[in-house]
Amino acid sequence: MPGEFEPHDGCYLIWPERSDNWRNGAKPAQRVFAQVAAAIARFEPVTMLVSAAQYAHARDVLPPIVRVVECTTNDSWVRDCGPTFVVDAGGNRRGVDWEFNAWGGLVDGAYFPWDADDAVACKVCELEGADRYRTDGFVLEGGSIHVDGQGTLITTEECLLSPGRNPQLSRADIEQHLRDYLAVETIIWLRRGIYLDETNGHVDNIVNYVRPGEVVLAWTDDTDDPQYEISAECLQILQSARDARGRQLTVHKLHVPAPVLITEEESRGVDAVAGTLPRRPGDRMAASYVNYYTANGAVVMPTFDDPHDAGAVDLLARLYPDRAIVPISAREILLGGGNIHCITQQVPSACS
Ligand code: KQY
Repeated sequence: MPGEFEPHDGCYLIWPERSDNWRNGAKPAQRVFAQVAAAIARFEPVTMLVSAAQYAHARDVLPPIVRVVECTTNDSWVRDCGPTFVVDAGGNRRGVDWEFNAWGGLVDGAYFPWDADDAVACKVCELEGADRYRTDGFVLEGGSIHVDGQGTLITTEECLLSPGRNPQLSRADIEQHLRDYLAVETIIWLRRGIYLDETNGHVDNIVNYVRPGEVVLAWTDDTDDPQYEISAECLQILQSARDARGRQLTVHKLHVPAPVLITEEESRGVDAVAGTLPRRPGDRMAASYVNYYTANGAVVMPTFDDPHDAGAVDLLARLYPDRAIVPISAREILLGGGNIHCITQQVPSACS
């Protein structure tokens, strides 16, 4: 599996629609998804997957450069239900089609059913003309792993060892699946992801690879914030790890915004239904600048109208001197439970 910072042939997103997760009939979220798609499309080809009901509208509001393809889904998190592409030494690209169960199935998943989402990876592979490895009996989401493209994978115990995913598998079994499908050698296990992350602590909200040997870590200096202990523990694990090439990692602290709480108005805009995660006023969302997408020549990052926005933009600009930094106000994506990285899925270049 190439690192996300390696060249891409394209990127996929899914148009948001379900009103029990996205407020006001998903209209505010659609506007931000359209901004994200347009921003990435300046740097690499973008495909937006859209339901039949929303096709004409999405086609109308998205720039012509974005390819719009009709596709049935349950929601809009292509990082998690889409394929993870791998590339072999001969330049052949294939998709890993992980079994998807909405972040925990009937144990603690976000919604039911999830069958249409589970079929997305197959459909994307069809569109890309890529052969596919289906992992029936092994549940995983793309947001729960990050790789350096040189044999190292970072993940969290909170997610991969959660009871709603693969309770029949031991940690050693899970490691073997990761080695088999992704050709990684070294797995760095963080204990937990961002505080209150509803994916059981996906790594993509707390750590991201800038380049091999170098990561950003979501951080806070506020020792009273429950995030502090989690981030400090991650720092200790990352600093004592060695990657597949024997390197010690350089860790850059990327300060989180002040706690982002759901407002009364935002909560009222969601069509609450039993079986879908609630959006209660006052609940804290798992806000993190680490949840950015690395495109060809750009980093498309979330901002939160917070005093830490400027520092986050500055740090990423220093870490990515050859890429444009594109900040997008992403509260509406966060209100759905994730952020820009979670709504994107790269197609790595076959000949990288
Ligand atoms: O963050 C993500 N990868 C997805 C979160 C989805 C939550 C469902 N509401």
